[in-house]
Amino acid sequence: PPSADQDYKTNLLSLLIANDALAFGTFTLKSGRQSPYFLTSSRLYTAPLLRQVSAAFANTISSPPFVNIAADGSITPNFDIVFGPAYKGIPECVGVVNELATRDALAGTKTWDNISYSFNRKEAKDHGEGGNIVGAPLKGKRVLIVDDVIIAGTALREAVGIIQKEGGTVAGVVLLFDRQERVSDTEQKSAIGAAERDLGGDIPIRAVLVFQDLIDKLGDKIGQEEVRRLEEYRNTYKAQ
Ligand code: OMP
Repeated sequence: PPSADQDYKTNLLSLLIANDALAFGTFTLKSGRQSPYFLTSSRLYTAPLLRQVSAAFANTISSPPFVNIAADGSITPNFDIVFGPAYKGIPECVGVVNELATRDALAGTKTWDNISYSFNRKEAKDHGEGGNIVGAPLKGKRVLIVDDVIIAGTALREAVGIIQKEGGTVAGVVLLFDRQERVSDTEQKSAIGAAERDLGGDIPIRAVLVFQDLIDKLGDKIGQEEVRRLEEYRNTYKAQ
Protein backbone atom coordinates (compact mmCIF):
# COMPACT_ATOMS: atom_id res chain seq x y z
CA PRO A 1 0.00 0.00 0.00
CA PRO A 2 1.24 3.57 -0.68
CA SER A 3 2.54 5.49 2.32
CA ALA A 4 0.51 8.45 3.57
CA ASP A 5 3.16 10.63 1.94
CA GLN A 6 2.63 9.20 -1.54
CA ASP A 7 -1.10 9.29 -0.99
CA TYR A 8 -1.46 13.02 -0.34
CA LYS A 9 0.73 13.83 -3.33
CA THR A 10 -1.34 11.56 -5.60
CA ASN A 11 -4.59 13.05 -4.28
CA LEU A 12 -3.31 16.58 -4.77
CA LEU A 13 -2.14 15.79 -8.32
CA SER A 14 -5.58 14.34 -9.17
CA LEU A 15 -7.27 17.43 -7.79
CA LEU A 16 -4.94 19.75 -9.74
CA ILE A 17 -5.84 17.88 -12.94
CA ALA A 18 -9.59 17.91 -12.16
CA ASN A 19 -9.42 21.71 -11.70
CA ASP A 20 -7.36 22.29 -14.87
CA ALA A 21 -4.49 23.62 -12.79
CA LEU A 22 -2.31 20.84 -14.20
CA ALA A 23 -2.78 20.03 -17.87
CA PHE A 24 -1.16 17.72 -20.43
CA GLY A 25 -0.71 18.51 -24.11
CA THR A 26 1.79 20.81 -25.81
CA PHE A 27 2.59 24.14 -24.16
CA THR A 28 5.15 26.81 -25.02
CA LEU A 29 7.06 27.95 -21.93
CA LYS A 30 8.63 31.32 -21.18
CA SER A 31 11.94 29.68 -22.07
CA GLY A 32 10.59 28.82 -25.53
CA ARG A 33 10.60 25.08 -24.81
CA GLN A 34 7.64 22.92 -25.82
CA SER A 35 6.46 21.23 -22.64
CA PRO A 36 4.10 18.23 -22.45
CA TYR A 37 2.56 19.66 -19.26
CA PHE A 38 1.76 23.01 -17.69
CA LEU A 39 0.92 24.11 -14.17
CA THR A 40 -1.44 27.09 -13.97
CA SER A 41 -1.09 28.12 -10.36
CA SER A 42 -3.69 30.89 -10.65
CA ARG A 43 -6.33 28.10 -10.63
CA LEU A 44 -5.85 27.05 -7.00
CA TYR A 45 -8.92 28.94 -5.77
CA THR A 46 -11.48 26.18 -5.20
CA ALA A 47 -12.25 25.12 -1.62
CA PRO A 48 -10.80 21.58 -1.98
CA LEU A 49 -7.64 22.87 -3.69
CA LEU A 50 -7.05 25.59 -1.09
CA ARG A 51 -7.41 22.95 1.59
CA GLN A 52 -5.17 20.33 -0.04
CA VAL A 53 -2.52 22.78 -1.21
CA SER A 54 -2.39 24.24 2.32
CA ALA A 55 -2.12 20.73 3.81
CA ALA A 56 0.64 19.76 1.37
CA PHE A 57 2.58 22.95 2.18
CA ALA A 58 2.09 22.21 5.88
CA ASN A 59 3.54 18.71 5.43
CA THR A 60 6.69 20.10 3.80
CA ILE A 61 7.00 22.96 6.28
CA SER A 62 6.72 20.65 9.29
CA SER A 63 9.65 18.51 8.08
CA PRO A 64 13.41 19.15 8.31
CA PRO A 65 15.17 21.41 7.46
CA PHE A 66 12.33 23.80 8.34
CA VAL A 67 11.88 22.24 11.79
CA ASN A 68 13.98 20.32 14.29
CA ILE A 69 12.55 17.03 15.48
CA ALA A 70 13.69 15.97 18.95
CA ALA A 71 14.28 12.36 20.02
CA ASP A 72 10.80 12.34 21.66
CA GLY A 73 9.23 13.43 18.36
CA SER A 74 8.48 16.99 19.41
CA ILE A 75 8.79 19.58 16.64
CA THR A 76 10.47 22.99 16.94
CA PRO A 77 10.06 25.32 13.96
CA ASN A 78 13.20 26.99 12.56
CA PHE A 79 11.14 30.02 11.50
CA ASP A 80 8.75 32.57 13.02
CA ILE A 81 6.81 33.86 10.03
CA VAL A 82 5.38 32.37 6.84
CA PHE A 83 5.69 35.08 4.19
CA GLY A 84 3.69 35.00 0.94
CA PRO A 85 4.90 37.37 -1.80
CA ALA A 86 1.99 39.31 -3.40
CA TYR A 87 -0.19 38.26 -5.01
CA LYS A 88 -0.15 34.50 -5.37
CA GLY A 89 1.78 33.85 -2.17
CA ILE A 90 -0.90 35.58 -0.08
CA PRO A 91 -3.56 32.84 0.07
CA GLU A 92 -0.78 30.29 0.44
CA CYS A 93 0.76 31.89 3.55
CA VAL A 94 -2.66 32.38 5.15
CA GLY A 95 -3.83 28.90 4.19
CA VAL A 96 -0.78 27.13 5.55
CA VAL A 97 -0.73 29.02 8.87
CA ASN A 98 -4.42 28.18 9.32
CA GLU A 99 -3.63 24.54 8.54
CA LEU A 100 -0.80 24.42 11.09
CA ALA A 101 -3.08 25.90 13.76
CA THR A 102 -5.79 23.37 12.89
CA ARG A 103 -3.29 20.53 13.34
CA ASP A 104 -2.33 21.88 16.77
CA ALA A 105 -5.99 22.18 17.74
CA LEU A 106 -6.75 18.60 16.66
CA ALA A 107 -3.65 17.18 18.37
CA GLY A 108 -3.86 19.33 21.52
CA THR A 109 -0.31 20.63 20.86
CA LYS A 110 1.17 24.14 20.71
CA THR A 111 3.87 23.50 18.12
CA TRP A 112 2.82 26.44 15.91
CA ASP A 113 1.58 28.88 18.58
CA ASN A 114 4.31 31.41 17.81
CA ILE A 115 3.99 31.27 14.02
CA SER A 116 2.47 34.21 12.13
CA TYR A 117 1.76 35.08 8.53
CA SER A 118 2.87 38.15 6.64
CA PHE A 119 2.80 39.45 3.08
CA ASN A 120 3.74 42.55 1.11
CA ARG A 121 1.52 45.05 -0.67
CA LYS A 122 2.47 45.77 -4.24
CA GLU A 123 1.48 49.46 -3.91
CA ALA A 124 3.54 51.77 -1.69
CA LYS A 125 1.42 53.10 1.16
CA ASP A 126 2.32 56.65 2.16
CA HIS A 127 -0.30 57.35 4.85
CA GLY A 128 -1.70 55.64 7.93
CA GLU A 129 0.69 53.16 9.52
CA GLY A 130 2.91 53.27 6.43
CA GLY A 131 5.04 50.41 5.29
CA ASN A 132 4.47 47.75 2.69
CA ILE A 133 3.97 44.79 5.01
CA VAL A 134 0.57 43.40 6.03
CA GLY A 135 0.57 40.90 8.87
CA ALA A 136 3.39 40.23 11.32
CA PRO A 137 6.32 42.71 11.35
CA LEU A 138 9.47 41.03 10.02
CA LYS A 139 12.11 42.83 12.10
CA GLY A 140 14.37 40.37 13.89
CA LYS A 141 12.32 37.37 12.71
CA ARG A 142 13.19 34.19 10.79
CA VAL A 143 11.03 34.27 7.70
CA LEU A 144 9.95 31.32 5.55
CA ILE A 145 8.81 32.24 2.03
CA VAL A 146 5.99 30.28 0.33
CA ASP A 147 5.25 30.65 -3.37
CA ASP A 148 4.00 28.63 -6.34
CA VAL A 149 6.91 28.24 -8.77
CA ILE A 150 10.23 29.90 -9.63
CA ILE A 151 10.90 30.45 -13.31
CA ALA A 152 13.61 33.12 -13.48
CA GLY A 153 14.10 33.73 -9.76
CA THR A 154 13.22 37.42 -10.15
CA ALA A 155 10.16 37.26 -7.89
CA LEU A 156 12.13 35.34 -5.25
CA ARG A 157 14.99 37.86 -5.25
CA GLU A 158 12.40 40.62 -4.84
CA ALA A 159 10.83 38.83 -1.86
CA VAL A 160 14.23 38.30 -0.24
CA GLY A 161 14.98 42.00 -0.75
CA ILE A 162 11.72 43.02 0.95
CA ILE A 163 12.36 40.74 3.94
CA GLN A 164 15.94 41.97 4.42
CA LYS A 165 14.88 45.62 4.08
CA GLU A 166 12.37 45.05 6.90
CA GLY A 167 15.12 43.58 9.10
CA GLY A 168 14.11 39.91 8.81
CA THR A 169 16.29 36.95 7.87
CA VAL A 170 15.21 34.42 5.26
CA ALA A 171 15.00 30.99 6.90
CA GLY A 172 13.95 29.06 3.79
CA VAL A 173 11.70 28.85 0.78
CA VAL A 174 8.90 26.35 0.05
CA LEU A 175 7.43 26.23 -3.44
CA LEU A 176 4.42 24.33 -4.70
CA PHE A 177 6.18 22.88 -7.73
CA ASP A 178 9.70 22.22 -9.02
CA ARG A 179 9.93 21.61 -12.78
CA GLN A 180 13.41 20.10 -12.24
CA GLU A 181 14.57 21.22 -15.69
CA ARG A 182 17.74 23.12 -16.43
CA VAL A 183 17.32 26.85 -16.84
CA SER A 184 19.17 26.90 -20.20
CA ASP A 185 22.08 25.34 -22.06
CA THR A 186 24.47 27.63 -20.20
CA GLU A 187 22.78 27.19 -16.78
CA GLN A 188 22.58 23.47 -16.13
CA LYS A 189 20.95 23.90 -12.72
CA SER A 190 17.19 24.09 -12.22
CA ALA A 191 15.58 27.41 -11.33
CA ILE A 192 15.53 26.20 -7.71
CA GLY A 193 19.16 25.03 -7.80
CA ALA A 194 20.27 28.34 -9.32
CA ALA A 195 18.24 30.34 -6.77
CA GLU A 196 19.72 28.33 -3.88
CA ARG A 197 23.24 29.06 -5.13
CA ASP A 198 22.46 32.73 -5.82
CA LEU A 199 21.11 33.18 -2.27
CA GLY A 200 24.46 32.04 -0.89
CA GLY A 201 23.90 28.31 -0.58
CA ASP A 202 22.72 28.27 3.05
CA ILE A 203 19.01 28.97 2.58
CA PRO A 204 17.08 25.73 1.95
CA ILE A 205 14.59 25.70 -0.93
CA ARG A 206 12.18 22.76 -1.23
CA ALA A 207 9.11 22.00 -3.32
CA VAL A 208 5.89 20.27 -2.27
CA LEU A 209 5.60 18.51 -5.65
CA VAL A 210 8.31 17.87 -8.23
CA PHE A 211 8.13 16.96 -11.91
CA GLN A 212 9.28 13.40 -11.24
CA ASP A 213 6.12 12.94 -9.09
CA LEU A 214 4.05 13.27 -12.27
CA ILE A 215 5.96 10.39 -13.86
CA ASP A 216 5.91 8.26 -10.69
CA LYS A 217 2.29 8.76 -9.65
CA LEU A 218 0.15 9.49 -12.69
CA GLY A 219 0.67 6.40 -14.86
CA ASP A 220 -2.88 5.08 -14.51
CA LYS A 221 -4.47 8.56 -14.51
CA ILE A 222 -3.08 10.19 -17.67
CA GLY A 223 -2.19 7.17 -19.80
CA GLN A 224 1.03 5.55 -20.96
CA GLU A 225 1.51 7.83 -23.97
CA GLU A 226 1.44 10.94 -21.76
CA VAL A 227 3.88 9.36 -19.32
CA ARG A 228 6.18 8.50 -22.23
CA ARG A 229 6.13 12.16 -23.34
CA LEU A 230 6.94 13.28 -19.78
CA GLU A 231 9.89 10.88 -19.64
CA GLU A 232 11.16 12.09 -23.01
CA TYR A 233 10.93 15.70 -21.79
CA ARG A 234 12.78 14.80 -18.58
CA ASN A 235 15.53 13.04 -20.52
CA THR A 236 15.98 16.08 -22.77
CA TYR A 237 15.88 18.88 -20.19
CA LYS A 238 16.73 17.38 -16.78
CA ALA A 239 18.73 19.75 -14.54
CA GLN A 240 22.15 18.83 -13.14
P1 OMP B 1 4.05 33.79 -11.80
O1 OMP B 1 2.95 34.44 -12.59
O2 OMP B 1 4.99 34.74 -11.15
O3 OMP B 1 3.56 32.71 -10.90
O4 OMP B 1 4.98 33.09 -12.85
C1 OMP B 1 4.45 32.09 -13.59
C2 OMP B 1 5.13 32.13 -14.90
O5 OMP B 1 5.63 30.85 -15.17
C3 OMP B 1 4.18 32.47 -16.03
O6 OMP B 1 4.81 33.39 -16.90
C4 OMP B 1 3.94 31.18 -16.71
O7 OMP B 1 3.81 31.32 -18.11
C5 OMP B 1 5.17 30.36 -16.38
N1 OMP B 1 4.95 28.91 -16.24
C6 OMP B 1 3.92 28.43 -15.47
O8 OMP B 1 3.13 29.16 -14.88
N2 OMP B 1 3.75 27.08 -15.35
C7 OMP B 1 4.56 26.19 -15.96
O9 OMP B 1 4.34 24.97 -15.84
C8 OMP B 1 5.63 26.68 -16.74
C9 OMP B 1 5.82 28.04 -16.89
C10 OMP B 1 6.92 28.50 -17.77
O10 OMP B 1 6.71 29.34 -18.63
O11 OMP B 1 8.03 27.91 -17.64
